[in-house]
Amino acid sequence: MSRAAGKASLVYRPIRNLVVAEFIEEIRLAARALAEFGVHLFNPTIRLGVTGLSRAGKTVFITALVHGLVRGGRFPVFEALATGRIARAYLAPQADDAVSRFDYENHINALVDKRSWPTSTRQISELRLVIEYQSLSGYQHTLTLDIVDYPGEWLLDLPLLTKTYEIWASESLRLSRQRPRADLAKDWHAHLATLDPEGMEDEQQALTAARLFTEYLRACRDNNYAISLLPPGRFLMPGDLANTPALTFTPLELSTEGPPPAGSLWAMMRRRYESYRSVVVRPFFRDHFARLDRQIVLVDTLAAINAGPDALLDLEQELGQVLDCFQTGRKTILSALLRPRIDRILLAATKADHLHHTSHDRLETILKHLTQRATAQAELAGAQVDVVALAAIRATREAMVRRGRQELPCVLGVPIAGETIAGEIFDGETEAAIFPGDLPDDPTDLLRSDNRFHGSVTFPQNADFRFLRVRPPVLEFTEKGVPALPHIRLDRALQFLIGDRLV
Ligand SMILES: Nc1nc2c(ncn2[C@@H]2O[C@H](COP(=O)(O)OP(=O)(O)OP(=O)(O)O)[C@@H](O)[C@H]2O)c(=O)[nH]1
Ligand SMILES: [Mg+2]
Repeated sequence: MSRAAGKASLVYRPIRNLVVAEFIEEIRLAARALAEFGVHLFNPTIRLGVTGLSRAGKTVFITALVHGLVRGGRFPVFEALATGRIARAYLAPQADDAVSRFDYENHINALVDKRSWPTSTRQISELRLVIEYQSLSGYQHTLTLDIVDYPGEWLLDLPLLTKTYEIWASESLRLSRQRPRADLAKDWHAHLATLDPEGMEDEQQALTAARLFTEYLRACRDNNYAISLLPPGRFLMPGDLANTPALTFTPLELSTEGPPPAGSLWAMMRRRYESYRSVVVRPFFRDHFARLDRQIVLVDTLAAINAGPDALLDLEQELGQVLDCFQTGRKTILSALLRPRIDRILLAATKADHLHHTSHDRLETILKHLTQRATAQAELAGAQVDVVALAAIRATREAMVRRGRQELPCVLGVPIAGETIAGEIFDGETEAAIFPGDLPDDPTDLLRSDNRFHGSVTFPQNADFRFLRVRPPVLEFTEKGVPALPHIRLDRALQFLIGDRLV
């Protein structure tokens, strides 16, 4: 399919599914896009979405990026800063009054003053940064960068917008019967077998089924099986919606296609699924997702590698779904005409500082391999996609450590107080040498069920060090004597995400 044909089909495809409520929604979306278009004409703005599943490294990434821009970090590959064209970058009041402000000051204090990682964040938050720069032709300009931090779990709810309850229920059940999830779904499946979808609706049955379903989702997440394949994402991060009917439903085993009998358990579940879509998913799409220009998706690829081939296959599917969301990102005809959809997507394998630099390119290759099909699709839809292995904050240094006759490429870091390796409990002050092992040259090695990388780290005492959490580093000084946070390839990420808008 040609590029132009791909675009046209993406714009028109959703129209077929429109119902009146969605049509009104589309008009609202288009009206806002029009208003923003006018504002951005005079005040160039990029809305950068930063997402990833929980603990992927979103907060650390944004904090390091902002610190580097505001204080002038060591970013040789970020051309505008490296060549001195950025006069200054500063924080400004954010535009959206109803969204929490990203708590930059507290996060940076934790990282720099206490050398501890920021606490987990569960909500969407935003931060506005204004960059004053000189264009390549010598004129002074301003670029406003709105950074939006949102949980990847929310993003992965977007496919629900195009699925009926019945389709979602049958897909979720099919997935839950596959290895390795089937074991975790046992209690929930047993309860479902006792329910009659066409029988009378019953709140207690709904509560128990939703609880068991949520426990199953949680078990999948805790075991590193891609939770993203299992929306609704808000079940595990309910916030204000905890215990509401909008979060008290579950897939049911249905033997017919519907419609459900009035007053039945099935009708009740279907109604609540609809509420979830209108209370949770649509507002997220309308108020946040549809307004993004650029996107970085942070992926804790190392965690999946360490969890083994099943988790990697899950991750592959999960990333395919993520990229699908971006393809259909800007759905409305008007908004698609007025503003481009997300036109750059960066997939980033985070925490690369857990590896020796000899493995950084391999980590990138692995993520590229996992996303190659999905990337080709997104590119067809007009988005530019890149992949990088990075550490927003490099918490380790490298050294060769002699072990008997062998010299091993190690990383050195200060394990967080209480971390243990082979019975040794760290005090949070002592540095340790960690041999992280090598990633294979060929990514397909990792997907084989006999992959030997999993658990193959052997130094010392056969302990697995890849998950040893180390404390954030002390600040380094740049050539200009400016204190900066060390990083790996954060500048490359910035160049891809905003470099073209600073020329
Ligand atoms: N070594 C290293 N660890 C990192 C880096 N980025 C994140 N981490 C680790 O990953 C943890 C999670 O990072 P966050 O930035 O809080 O992740 P998040 O995606 O915002 O997580 P939630 O707010 O819980 O969704 C941190 O506490 C660190 O232990 C990095 O660049 N290097
Ligand atoms: Mg966070």
